[in-house]
Amino acid sequence: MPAQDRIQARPDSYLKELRADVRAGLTAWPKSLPPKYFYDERGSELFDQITRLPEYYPTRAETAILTQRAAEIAQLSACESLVELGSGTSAKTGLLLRALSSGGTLAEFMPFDVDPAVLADAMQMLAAQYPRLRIVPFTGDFERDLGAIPAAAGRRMIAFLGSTIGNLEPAARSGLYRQVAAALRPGDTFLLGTDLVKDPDRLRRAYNDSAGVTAEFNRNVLRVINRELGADFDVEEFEHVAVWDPVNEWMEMRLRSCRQQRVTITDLALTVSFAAGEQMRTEISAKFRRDGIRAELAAAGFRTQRFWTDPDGDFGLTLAELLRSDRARLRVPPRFGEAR
Ligand code: SAH
Ligand code: AVI
Repeated sequence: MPAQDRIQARPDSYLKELRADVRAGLTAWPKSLPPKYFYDERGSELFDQITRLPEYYPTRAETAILTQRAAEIAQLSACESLVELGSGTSAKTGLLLRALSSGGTLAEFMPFDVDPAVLADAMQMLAAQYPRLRIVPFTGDFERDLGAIPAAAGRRMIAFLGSTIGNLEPAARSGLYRQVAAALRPGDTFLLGTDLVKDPDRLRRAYNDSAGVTAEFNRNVLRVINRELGADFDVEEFEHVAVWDPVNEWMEMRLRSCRQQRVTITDLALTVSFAAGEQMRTEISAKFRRDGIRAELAAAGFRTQRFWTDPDGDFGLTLAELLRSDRARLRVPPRFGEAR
């Protein structure tokens, strides 16, 4: 079977949730939309272009760390199964797959993403480059579907690269860490990429590039809503805004309405008004500090084994080991054969 045919379509829950999120977000004050809806075929392609922009340093910085540390990660994790959340093109993951394959442990790779189109592209590349690896793509939402990942027989590592964790609010981040912990067994590992706090001017440039690709990426959420929910957003009448929030230490992307306008979302039987200049939040991208990452992971039962940065100290990569399972936290005795 060709690799791309193994990709599941988006589950029905995607559309149901999109409808609920759009209704909630557009009837709230201030208006907002969740960032996961950027990613359809075009959104994933635009993100891929972003990773190559001169202003967008995170992908290059994380690649530098992985290039230097992949062998050490492979040795410390000794994993037989690797799950990658929000895997996108899995371009950087090749560095890990090569190290894990030459370490001789890895048998299975599961790229996990909300966008089936990007999974299909990734599968084409991965199947050609790693013909002996069992690749099991998973279309799903990492905030709700982690429980559906089949249990692994041997050691597992879950990787969450690119600082996509920063697109979640703090409460959602802790929820995700707890779900990651529940999908692992003690001794398994979690590899987490996080962009670090730095000069706000550099951050503003990274999120407002001179070629306007990030602006197109931002507006893509409106195109998705037009197509999926029969809405009539006049996409060009919304302007890209990127601001640094020094209190929360996150970048915020917004869309500013260029004029007073009304938008109808036919499938929701909803009409909303935008005032001239009104701003709607479409993404946060939190920036992290070393101690904060360690503490957030510890609260979910992880012990940080290693923390690396690139030579410029722009980006952090943490390898953490799960110390105790959810069952242990709930004081439930381990199942037979669970302890290692
Ligand atoms: N990991 C890659 C891609 C990062 S872009 C890298 O480091 O370059 C963020 C990716 O996460 C996209 O591919 C997007 O489709 C996916 N994504 C965003 N929200 C998601 C969610 N809730 N569940 C699953 N995947 C999600
Ligand atoms: C996927 N995520 C980590 C990117 C980020 O940097 O927050 C998405 C992005 N938004 C604007 N540029 C890139």
